Order: sequence, then C-alpha cells, then structure tokens
Amino acid sequence: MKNKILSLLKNSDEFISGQKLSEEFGMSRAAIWKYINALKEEGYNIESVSRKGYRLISSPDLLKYEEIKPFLNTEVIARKIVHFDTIGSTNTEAKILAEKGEPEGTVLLSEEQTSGRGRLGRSWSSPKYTAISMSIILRPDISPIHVAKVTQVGAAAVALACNEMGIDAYIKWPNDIILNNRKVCGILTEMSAELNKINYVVMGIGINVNIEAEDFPDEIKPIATSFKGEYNKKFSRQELCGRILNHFEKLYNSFCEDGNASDALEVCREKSIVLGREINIIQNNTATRVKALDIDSEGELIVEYADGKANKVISGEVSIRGINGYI
Ligand code: BT5
Repeated sequence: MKNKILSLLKNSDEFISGQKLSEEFGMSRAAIWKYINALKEEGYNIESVSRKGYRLISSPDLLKYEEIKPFLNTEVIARKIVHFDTIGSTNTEAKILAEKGEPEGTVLLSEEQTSGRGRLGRSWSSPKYTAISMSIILRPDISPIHVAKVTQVGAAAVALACNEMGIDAYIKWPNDIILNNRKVCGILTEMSAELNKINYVVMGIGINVNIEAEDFPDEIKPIATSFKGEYNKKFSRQELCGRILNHFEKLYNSFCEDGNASDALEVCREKSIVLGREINIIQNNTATRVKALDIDSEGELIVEYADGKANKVISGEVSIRGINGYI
C-alpha cells in the first residue's frame, strides 16, 4: 500500500489531497497519513499542506521498484522487485522465494547484507546504502550444463552498464568486475536442478558503488575498490541497477534461445582484463604461470602453459591472480 501511494505521488507534480488518496485506496485519511509518515521516515521528502494534501519533493537513493522503474525497459526481468532495508543474503532469500514458486524475473534488492556470500563459502561485504546487493530469480528452459554461463551473462551486463555510466570497468574471468586493478563487483550464481531440468537459478550481483575506502573490512582494503573511491563522486545506484537489468534481459534472452551465450561471451572477451596477459592460476595453493589466450564458446578460459600446451580452465575450480597486484 505504501508503495502504491508512493507511485501516485511520483506521477504527479501537483498536490494530491488526503481525501483523494483515501478514496483511491479505500482507507481512512488517518491511515493514509500513517503511510505518508512511514515514507518520510524512509527519507522521502513529502510536503503536506492543509486543504491541499501531499506532494513529493524528493526521493532518497533507495533501491525500490518505484525508484528503478524510470530506468527500466525490460519485459520480464525486474517487473517485480522485492526490496529489503536489511537482509542476511539476497541470494539465500531468493532461493527461499524460488522454492515457493516465485516466477522468473523477480529481483531482490537490499540496502545492506549482514551475511553476504561469495563463492565457496567466502563472505561478501555489502555496507548499507552504498552498495548494490541484488539477486535475480531465473527459470531458463535450457540444459543444466549451460548454467555456468549465466554468470558471464551477468558480468557482461554489469560491464556494459558501467561503461555507459562512464566507468572504465573490465571483467576478470569468470565472475569479477575490475576497476583500476581492484575488485568492484562479484557475481554468485546458484542453481537447483535435476539431471536434465533446471528448477531455478539465482544470480546474485554485489557492487561497490559509493562505498568509502575506509568502510571496507581491513582484510579486503588492499583488493577492493568502489566507483566513488576511483572517481571521487557518487553514482546513482538506481540508474546503475536499471541499466544492468536492461542489458541483462537482452543478453539473457539471447542466451536462452539455445544455451549459447555468444553475445555475452563476445562482451566478456572484449572487456576481459586477462586475455592476452600472463596470469597465475592458483589451484590448491599452487600458482602456475600461464598466458590467457581466449574464452571459448562454453565460457571456459583457454590458457597456454610454459611448455606451449593449451588447456581449458573451468569456472569455479581456480582463482586467478595477476602478476602485478590484484586481478
Ligand atoms: C564473489 O565471490 O565475488 C561473489 C560475490 C557475490 C555477492 C552477491 S551480493 C548479492 C548476492 N547475495 C549474496 O549473498 N551474494 C551475492 P568470490 O569470487 O568468492 O569473492 C569473494 C571474495 O571477495 C572474498 O573472499 C573477499 O576476499 C572479497 N570481497 C568480499 N567482499 C568484497 C567487496 N565488497 N568488494 C570486493 N571484494 C570483496
């Protein structure tokens, strides 16, 4: 109800009377007043003038559907956004909703995560109001063997959206977005499937948008950065979310046609920070120096070893650290 009232206020430059709102929503003016106060508490600046009603002056940078909608041109993805002020992990919550039958395209966004998750049990830091913590529920009608590529569809969408906003971001195969040699975004894709059928996929994206350098936990200070940290200005999280979701839908639709993420993989090659470079593959704490040659049609990294032999590196089994610094 609060969000419906907000939608009406957003669509009008004029005052809307308490009477009109109470008729529209079939509730007392006192009840309307309570919802208006709840919106004010969230940071909405709403002018109330007696005998005129309510008028929205300004909105906070919250990741609610009503705020992201003006930036969206999708048909299925993010037509429903479930917004949280705080949550343990949007991926964990998305899996619970997906188990209960939540349809494809629903997006969960939280202003902070208290137990954000990375891959392989690692943790992900998502401070309040300055990061994006987003999970998308997907039900692709493709074979489970293709699912790993969803991560690359997500990475491509993030890289394209960042570039549109003037952010010089690159992709570190397979799931990191890198800015000035530091990690600015990570992606965690999880799936529930039977042998030949996907029940659902949850793709989680965490982005350091306006985080101040001192707000990162000490252990990741040397490897993490944010848009604000690199460009010394704030970026609209709402616009960034909208742009990512728009790109994601296009690339995801093309991926679902045949499980062949060729459009997304092309972006991943173009925006790759590892291709053509000497990198270390770290496996079981042992680093092997290789040259990154290509990303193949399955999204696997093709590398060349010192003896000249080429081999595939499959997502999730390795970490890559650059020769110079992070990446
Ligand atoms: C990832 O894992 O990079 C996947 C991160 C996915 C986070 C999103 S947020 C929305 C959704 N809900 C969740 O609970 N998760 C997803 P991985 O490649 O394993 O990297 C994890 C490592 O990155 C950690 O061990 C830290 O070293 C580092 N790290 C943690 N938080 C970071 C941050 N905010 N920025 C940069 N690096 C970070």
